[in-house]
Amino acid sequence: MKPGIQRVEALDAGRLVRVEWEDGSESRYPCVWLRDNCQCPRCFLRSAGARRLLFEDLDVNIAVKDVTLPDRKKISITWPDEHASEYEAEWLKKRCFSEEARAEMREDLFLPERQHWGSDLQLLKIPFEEIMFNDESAYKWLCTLKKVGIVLLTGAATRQGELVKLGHRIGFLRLTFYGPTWQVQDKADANNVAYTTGKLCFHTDYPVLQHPPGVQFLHCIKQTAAGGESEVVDGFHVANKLKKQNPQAYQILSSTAVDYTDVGVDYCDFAVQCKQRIIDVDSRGEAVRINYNNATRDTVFDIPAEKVRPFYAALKEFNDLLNSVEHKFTFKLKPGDVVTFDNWRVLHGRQSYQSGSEVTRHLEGAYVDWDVVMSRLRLLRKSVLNRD
Ligand code: OGA
Ligand code: NM2
Ligand code: ZN
Ligand code: ZN
Repeated sequence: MKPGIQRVEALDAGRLVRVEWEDGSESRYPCVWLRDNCQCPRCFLRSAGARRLLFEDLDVNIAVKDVTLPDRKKISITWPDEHASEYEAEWLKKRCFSEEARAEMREDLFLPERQHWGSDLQLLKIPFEEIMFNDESAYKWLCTLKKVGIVLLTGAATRQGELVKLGHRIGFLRLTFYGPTWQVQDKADANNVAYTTGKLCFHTDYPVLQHPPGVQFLHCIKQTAAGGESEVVDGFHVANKLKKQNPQAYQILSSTAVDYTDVGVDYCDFAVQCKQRIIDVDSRGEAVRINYNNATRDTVFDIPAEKVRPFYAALKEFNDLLNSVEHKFTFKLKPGDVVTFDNWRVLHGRQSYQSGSEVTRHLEGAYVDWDVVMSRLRLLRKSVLNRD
């Protein structure tokens, strides 16, 4: 139902506009914000959906000269310099400054809802074909990827190139020093521990990059008979557990800057260095990104000597929790499977397997940034739910 306006008035010497809605509720809009967001063609470029008004030209103490209600669907404002602005009821309602309205808008824009999981994970499986051609399936895929952090796509062709197609479906893949896509297999003189037959303990990929890839795809092209199983764990769930169980360890891991290093040659030559906190937290102390790869953690450790052992003890606690049977989920990729997961949240690992003269296991991998995934998710939602 579209909201209508009952009454409008200026308060606080014209610096605030109060809107009374037909249902009796009210919204208050600061005039500086109203003037800043005038939707007229001089102030706003419709074709770009962007502000033309320059900040230099905004008076932050502005007050309205007059505010009227031409009809229930819009308000009109005249400013002291005679500039005229109109604001539609629906547009205003969405931008109401109340706590509830802002929370609703926040959820709409960022889909922050999360479902934590452990060994009980119900891994969603969707045919690869389906998400490629059906918008509803693609929407479900990306929603679950955001909410749960992992989805398995099945039945892709067992050759290279499927992830490039998947990248086109979303937008584009994230290029890194390991190339647009990369081949996980046993390689001579491997430039990364992933390119051996060794076990990989729980890690997130690429914490050595300032902005680690948000989403990872691993496409199984060939799977070895014995070994090579995959493991995943919900890093946010485990971080919460650590916070309760050992606040001191959580404090150390969320405040210590760990050095990461990656030097070598692949797509081009590289010498990458970065400092990351293993548990990245927001202003409320909530985990928002895990940055942990034991292989690329630098030998250089830029902290005072007396803080070193407590750091290791804290990391040991976290690592133990990640590996507890209660938290980890184990599965084995089959040829044609594509596991897609939140690389900021889900840590992954693999069991070792036998090396030999032939390649017995081959995964193709790729990354996408969350900005690109969320953009596609919003567009799919719009077309699937057929709304604006
Ligand atoms: C990687 C990785 C998992 C696997 O390449 O970073 O985690 O199953 N690979 O080989
Ligand atoms: N690979 C798989 O952080 C890392 O080095 C993760 C990246 C080589 C692209 C591995
Ligand atoms: Zn204007
Ligand atoms: Zn990895």
